[in-house]
Amino acid sequence: MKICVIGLGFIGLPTALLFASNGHKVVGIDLDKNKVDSLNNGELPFEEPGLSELHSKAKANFIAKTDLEEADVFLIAVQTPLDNLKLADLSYVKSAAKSVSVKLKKCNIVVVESTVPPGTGEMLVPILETSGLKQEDFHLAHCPERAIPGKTIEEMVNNDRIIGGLDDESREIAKKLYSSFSKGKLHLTNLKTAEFVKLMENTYRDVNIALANEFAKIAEENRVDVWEAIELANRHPRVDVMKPGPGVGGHCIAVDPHFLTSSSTRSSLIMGSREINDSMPSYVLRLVKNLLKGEKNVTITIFGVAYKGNVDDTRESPATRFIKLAENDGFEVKVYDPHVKRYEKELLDIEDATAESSAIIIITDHDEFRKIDPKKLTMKNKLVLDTRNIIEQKLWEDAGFKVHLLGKG
Ligand code: SAJ
Repeated sequence: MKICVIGLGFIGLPTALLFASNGHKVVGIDLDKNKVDSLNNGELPFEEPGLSELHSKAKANFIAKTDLEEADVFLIAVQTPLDNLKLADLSYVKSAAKSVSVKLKKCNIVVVESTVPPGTGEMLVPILETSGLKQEDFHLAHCPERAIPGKTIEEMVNNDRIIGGLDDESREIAKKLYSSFSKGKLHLTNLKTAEFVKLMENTYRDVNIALANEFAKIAEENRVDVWEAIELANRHPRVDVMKPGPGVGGHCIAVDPHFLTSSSTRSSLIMGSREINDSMPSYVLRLVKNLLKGEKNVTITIFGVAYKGNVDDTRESPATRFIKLAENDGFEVKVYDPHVKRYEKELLDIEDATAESSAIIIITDHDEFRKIDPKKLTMKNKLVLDTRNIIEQKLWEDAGFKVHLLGKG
């Protein structure tokens, strides 16, 4: 089949390459001409394990273009950001559907992979009907991805998937399509349920991380080490507490609960959890201020601006909020991140980032941070605050550092 994948981002690109490496002719569409040219020259726009190998394997069947063309399948994988009112900005999805309507032919299928609020699929039908076709002439499905960045390709292939369809035929066609690379079970339902399930999954994770963050704060008040407490609690056969940290980032977990609740009045737990997770950067700053005993106009160093370990993605990263808060408070902030290549602040190497510093704040759990030799760091003041519990405390103490762990009272 010929498939046009609209949006070559973190989800669209690997999905396009998986279809292409499994026998489909794939045209990847993106408005960003530089990205399209780079991809056609073999350069990938982001880090992801296995992506480069997949790109080589898919080469014969994949081309990137800026303009949409006729196809059997139109797969929409464009971004759905939050607007200033914390509502879903569906303009990219609508505009993709509008451009599909110009090329849409009888029996084509439109698949939405972008994460969207419940009801979006049904809202797209009249846009697609501007093609002159009626709803019964084309197919429409929602097949949300479940892959976790850092393991995107492995999970895209192996995870079960939910497929929501406008009707039985849409569901069956989408199921056949995804079976070309998916080894997981494909569960069929209607459009709105599929949209709802995707949002529930990420909201579930957000609420559970909020619980872990609240445990961390209460543990500090009680002079308990929350990390040890969580490890012990998780020995219970029905308890699985997540990890506390400096807040929740990325384009999914911090965003999707808003999509789920924006039209509801029953969301105090979900929105309360969002508030807890969003407040973690200010909580961490308060810890820093206490540790520095009110000293102002000092330099502090952030280790990690990616939203989580071992990725180069900084979208909604808690580090960004933390840095802004710290700068507003008078701190000079320097940044070191071995994965991130582009950021709104200058990225320094580890020596330059720490030389004048009075404290290191570990925000991201990159593996590289576990391997640092603290004896090699010459700082103004040897203090480290680990918000992820990733460094070996004794090693750093032996190198003369005062070590503080988030959640350890
Ligand atoms: N985090 C914690 N504590 C934890 C786990 C995560 O503080 O115990 C933080 C991370 O550091 C990060 C944020 O939460 O800042 C989100 O990271 P994540 O690894 O939990 O999730 P994402 O955003 O990378 O991917 C999620 C996944 N959703 C679920 O696991 C339910 C993934 O399967 C989805 O496909 C993805 O969202 C998406 O695209 O929706």
